[in-house]
Amino acid sequence: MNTVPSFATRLRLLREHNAALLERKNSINLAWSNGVFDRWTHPVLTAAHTPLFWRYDLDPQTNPYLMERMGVNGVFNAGAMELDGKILLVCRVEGYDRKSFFAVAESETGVDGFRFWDYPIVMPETDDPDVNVYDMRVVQHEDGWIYGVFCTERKDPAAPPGDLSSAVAQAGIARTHDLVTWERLDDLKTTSAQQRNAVLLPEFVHGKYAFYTRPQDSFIEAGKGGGIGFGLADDIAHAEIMEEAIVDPRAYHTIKESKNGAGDVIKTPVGWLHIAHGVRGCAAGLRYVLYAFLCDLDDPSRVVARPGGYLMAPEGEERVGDVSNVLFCNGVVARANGDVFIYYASSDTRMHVATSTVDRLLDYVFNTPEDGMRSAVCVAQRIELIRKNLESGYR
Ligand code: M1P
Repeated sequence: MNTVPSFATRLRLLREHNAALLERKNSINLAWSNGVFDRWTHPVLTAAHTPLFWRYDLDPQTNPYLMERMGVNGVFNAGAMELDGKILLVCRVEGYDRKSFFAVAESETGVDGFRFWDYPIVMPETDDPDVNVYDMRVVQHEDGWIYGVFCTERKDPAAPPGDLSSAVAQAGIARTHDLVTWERLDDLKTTSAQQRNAVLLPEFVHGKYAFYTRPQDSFIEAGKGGGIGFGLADDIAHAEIMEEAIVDPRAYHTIKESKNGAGDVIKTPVGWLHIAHGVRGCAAGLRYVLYAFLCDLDDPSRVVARPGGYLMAPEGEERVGDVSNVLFCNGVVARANGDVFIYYASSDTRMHVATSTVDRLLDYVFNTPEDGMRSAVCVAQRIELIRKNLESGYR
């Protein structure tokens, strides 16, 4: 008995499912709103949102079983920008072969209706070809170019025979005017062994290109790389940072004990607002959460507000995926009206959005107590809140 649906039936079902997903409206999940930001109910992009023609050979002559020839494992860690009124996400798309590439999806609303452009980005390679590229931050720079700064990963040439895991991460840099045609520039040079999570500010600082960095000793471990750094480069085509100052250090018994990294940075009237990630180890492995802090507008290496604890941690289905217990953000859009869209990935699998406003996020960074670093200080902070409420008659 043949129970397998025909090519035509399967294709119709696949198209219906894909279309329903693309047309699904999103809504704020009120159960999750905490006043700081609103989480939206559905992921904005998943592997299933990628076009069928990226995954299937749709010709019945060459693919009579309608097999998924080249599957997509995940869509995550997207850079974000607003261009001509639309929100564009430059996604990390990972194939079943573990290789990532970049692809642009656009939406009118920023919370639903994201559609991938027909072709992924063709990113030129340097003389030393990348093995894997991912986690692009996109920024419209005042020099007139749109820059993409991303992680380029290559096998460690010093790895002993039989070690097939050691890798070297550096910050790749490319520029474009339309997100279609890209010019690859030299990888960022710094004094540290490896780099990941580099973010280019949209404006010159002292006439130079200004980067947040994340120095690291090895591919996974930040090691002596003490946290999120900052440095200036004279030339973007051959960017080199001679001095890298740590602006947001890692610290014992905090959400960023193991490592941290800049995510994206938006300009506000009173400072550069960071949405970053912090990582700590626990029995379940590494736990990635998002946190916020604010840097001085004139001196972006100076932190002026440092709320304690996390801004967002994995919730519900966000907790589970290819690399579970991870939230990661490398794309934030601030619209002219003050609306902020925080694009974040969960568990290296899918993309979500949370919305807020510049005013709400500034209120959050200025009025959330800093991490007290000791239980006694943290309980004193909480007792102060309780006392204020009760003495005012609020309970
Ligand atoms: O798997 C979680 C994340 O791990 C790395 O993050 P970090 O740079 O902080 O070490 C990156 O590979 C990132 O892409 C990934 O989401």
